[in-house]
Amino acid sequence: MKNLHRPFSLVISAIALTIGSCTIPEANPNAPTAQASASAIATNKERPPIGFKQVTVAKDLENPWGMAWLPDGAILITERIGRVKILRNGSLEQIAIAKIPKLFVSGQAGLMDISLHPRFAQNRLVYLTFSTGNFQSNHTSILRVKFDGKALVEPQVIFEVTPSKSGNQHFGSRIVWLPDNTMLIAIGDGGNPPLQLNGELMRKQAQKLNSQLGKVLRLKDDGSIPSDNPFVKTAGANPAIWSYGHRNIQGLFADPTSKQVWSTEHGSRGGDELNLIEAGKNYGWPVVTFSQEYTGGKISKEVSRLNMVDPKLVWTPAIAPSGLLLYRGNIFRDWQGNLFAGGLVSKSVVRIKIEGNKTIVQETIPVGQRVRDVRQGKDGFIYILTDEQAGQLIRLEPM
Ligand SMILES: [Ca+2]
Repeated sequence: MKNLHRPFSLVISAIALTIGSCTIPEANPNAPTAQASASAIATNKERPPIGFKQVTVAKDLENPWGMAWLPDGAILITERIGRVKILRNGSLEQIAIAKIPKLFVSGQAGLMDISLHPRFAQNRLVYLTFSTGNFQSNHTSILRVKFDGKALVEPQVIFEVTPSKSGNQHFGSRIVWLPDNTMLIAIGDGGNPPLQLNGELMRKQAQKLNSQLGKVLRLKDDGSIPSDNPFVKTAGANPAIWSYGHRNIQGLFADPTSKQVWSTEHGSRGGDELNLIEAGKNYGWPVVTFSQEYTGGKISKEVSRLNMVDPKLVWTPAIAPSGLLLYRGNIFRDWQGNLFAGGLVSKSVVRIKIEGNKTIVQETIPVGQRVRDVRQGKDGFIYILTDEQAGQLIRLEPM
């Protein structure tokens, strides 16, 4: 199989843009030809660039990770070190949180995502993902708490990823909700070489159906496993698995309108991916990948296989994607249906429009800080959370 990185045509409607190389795996039978890409330009109906500004609405957040909107418009924000803050009417306050059991804060580990139950207005339930254990043995867990209006109380660990692993890398851990009130949680492959588990490279966990590492899992709201998950009847498979072959997903979005689930996943050196996630599918890591070892050299000779799902987009050099939004608001009408992917290394948000396997738009919005999360607020604005020692919450507003 030829390993050609074919440049993809891009339609530019940006205020400021920088574009990483973008590739479609060669073996994908649906991959666009140069001709198809050209026609995508010819038929593009994008209006002129939208003017917007970046407004800082909160600052001095210490490595914030996730955020969630309360029904009254206040925002709960996690800090990786183990705090939860609330932004209400422009003022940021720390709120009390019941003790997080054996919270492991190191490297990429700590308190991570936060998500409200779809019926939060009735049950007040909040879900937090966190790393638990120590450097020798740790895993991602889900803590369910109740927000009583002032504090997060009644903690209950409802799910713990197995197997445990060593090191402080690749916890994944975004939570999103499907229309049936089950949740998807993304779990990383556990870490880079030389980290090992059971005598082989830890990254191989991503292809093992008896392991929850390198997977998207689907759970009920109490942490139990739905009986209609794709591998429930597969001998030896872990029944929580929804999709597999993932390295480290840190951007996950379930769109209630299209019913589609999108993810962004870190490659190693280069080869970051945007994927459309479907139940039971294999997304290839580390058997097929565009990324290289950090130390140089190939991870795999193959970039695509017929029984594995190709990414919709590949970023080389890496943007280190974190936070993903499919915009459905009314503030930026021309951006409706567009994806917004945060980038830690690129210090930007990438706006993407995909139709089938065609990239219609890829525009980079420079932020100048490591972007950890991107969300649509209750008010329809786009919010950007930055992963810095003094991180910020930034709102995109029309000019
Ligand atoms: Ca992949």
